[in-house]
Amino acid sequence: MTNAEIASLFDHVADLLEYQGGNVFRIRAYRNAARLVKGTVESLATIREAAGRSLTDLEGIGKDLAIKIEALLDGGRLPLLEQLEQEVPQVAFELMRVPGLGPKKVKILVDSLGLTSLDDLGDACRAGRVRDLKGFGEKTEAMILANLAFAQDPAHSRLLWQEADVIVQQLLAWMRDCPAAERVEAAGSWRRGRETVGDIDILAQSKKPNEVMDHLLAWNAAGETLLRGETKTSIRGPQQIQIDLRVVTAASFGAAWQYFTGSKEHNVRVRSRAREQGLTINEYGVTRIDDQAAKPLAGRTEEEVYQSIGLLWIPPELREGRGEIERAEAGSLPQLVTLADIRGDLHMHTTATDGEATLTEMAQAAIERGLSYIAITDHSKRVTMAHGLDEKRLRRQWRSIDRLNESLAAEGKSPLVVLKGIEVDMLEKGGLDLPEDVLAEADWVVASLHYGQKQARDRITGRILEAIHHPAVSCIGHPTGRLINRRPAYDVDMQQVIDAAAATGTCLEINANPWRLDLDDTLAAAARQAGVQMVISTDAHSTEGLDVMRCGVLQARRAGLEPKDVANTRTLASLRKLLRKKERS
Ligand code: DGT
Ligand code: CA
Ligand code: CA
Ligand code: ZN
Repeated sequence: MTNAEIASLFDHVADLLEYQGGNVFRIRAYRNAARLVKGTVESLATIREAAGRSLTDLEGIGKDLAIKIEALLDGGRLPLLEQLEQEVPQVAFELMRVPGLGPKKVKILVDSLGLTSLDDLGDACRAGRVRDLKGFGEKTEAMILANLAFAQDPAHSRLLWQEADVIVQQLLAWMRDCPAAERVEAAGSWRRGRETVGDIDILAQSKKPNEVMDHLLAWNAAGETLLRGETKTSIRGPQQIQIDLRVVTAASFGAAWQYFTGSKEHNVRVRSRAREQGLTINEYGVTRIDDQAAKPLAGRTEEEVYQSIGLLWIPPELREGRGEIERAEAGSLPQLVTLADIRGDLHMHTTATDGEATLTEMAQAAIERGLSYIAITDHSKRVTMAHGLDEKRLRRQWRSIDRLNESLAAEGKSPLVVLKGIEVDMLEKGGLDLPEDVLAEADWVVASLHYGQKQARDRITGRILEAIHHPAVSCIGHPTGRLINRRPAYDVDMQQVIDAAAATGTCLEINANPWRLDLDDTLAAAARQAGVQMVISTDAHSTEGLDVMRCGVLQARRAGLEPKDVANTRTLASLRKLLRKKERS
């Protein structure tokens, strides 16, 4: 568990305590714990394991808190959190997802208006019943109504892929321990690498389905049993997510894995193709329509299922019914980019602005991850909250980078090169946040938009196009600004952005942060089509932040990207060639 994850659990406890009107000191203690953990640069796991050190050495961490943290690090959970999740009504969780509604306001809404759903809240706002509550008002009422539509979209109540992945990994480890299970795999949207996951689907191969299903119920994170059949069981797991387990035999494993991986759209096309060939495909296998009693033609592996209808095996990330079947038939499936293809990471922050690790620590972490180059891209001065860099501080950082590169080269054992970069803000009024001559000296410039996100479409689009046409700008960072489940994209004409990026040789970022994944799969596919070079970047604000690269790679794979579409799969020499081309354009 990372520091950030531990911190968010503590924050969650504080929210729920606050909702209950709990003891203010206790609430404050959890908030402080969250802040403390978030602000600790070293990972708590490392500190704990280091000989002669203890969590209680950290200022503000007492014995009590240390015990809780250790339990979390050991994969345990917080008993208090579990209790609170039982006590607080479901509607409160839903209401707290509405941007701008904290626990106190939610409590007032639930108690005074007797709300039982988000729909109720919308009705109450429209009837003008919210404005008269203590601490609300007409403005708040209007704000709630505006944000409600966003929170109410069922697509926004799904777990992030990364959150689901934590659960999937624990679940697989537990289920693979079951003596009756010959094989256990995950399917569904998790396997397809969708950015959010609605429920978790797992598949077990066994001759003893009851034993396997009992094993699931015995998992220490298993909640309520929702359904129990002869070969399928559904339960609630951590964070209220539903888990669907099916148990099949070896002869059907491939057919079932294919079926439950989906997507529905993909499966509909697979089945209609089978029908055209006189075959029927279901979760048990492939049979001839005119002889369904006969032994199935295929079913053991996914490969043989696809092969039975004349197709190559299709990577799960592409199974969305977007033309992958035609490409599998023509033998023209893309050779999707993999994590191993990634040579560099071109967006990250340090303690110079809002990062948690120093320049040297980030470089060391990059070496440990096998990267051959990174760009340090701290914020520019407009981002006052992050203490963004002005020209002077940026040049000072660049001198440190020069010295670091010299010492890395002198050590001789590391192939890492650190590029002098900046994440420069596109200003509200247009233009960039640093002088031309400074930008021209940078090795790598990411231009991002953090302010004036509510501007009209033509203004936002204009700001981004201006940056794209700037000779020093290498890449546009998180091009749409959306935060999954939290904030919609700004209003921008992405087709114009993509076309301009292609015309000028400016890269577009796939920001790998699990909340961003921006460009998303659809936009990245469109950018690829237009011939844009994309960059998959972590935007890391800590050394562990570098590990989200895999989330960005998954999104890129869903977009059908090959290594040649991703600029940071290039060698540094080849990347530099690409950059010179842009400067001359
Ligand atoms: P999710 O859970 O909303 O993130 O998305 P999925 O794709 O995991 O959907 P889910 O869990 O409802 O079903 C898993 C897969 O099982 C789905 O992708 C295709 C298959 N499947 C499940 N139910 C049906 C169905 O009623 N019809 C068809 N064609 N396929 C189904
Ligand atoms: Ca699912
Ligand atoms: Ca499911
Ligand atoms: Zn950034």
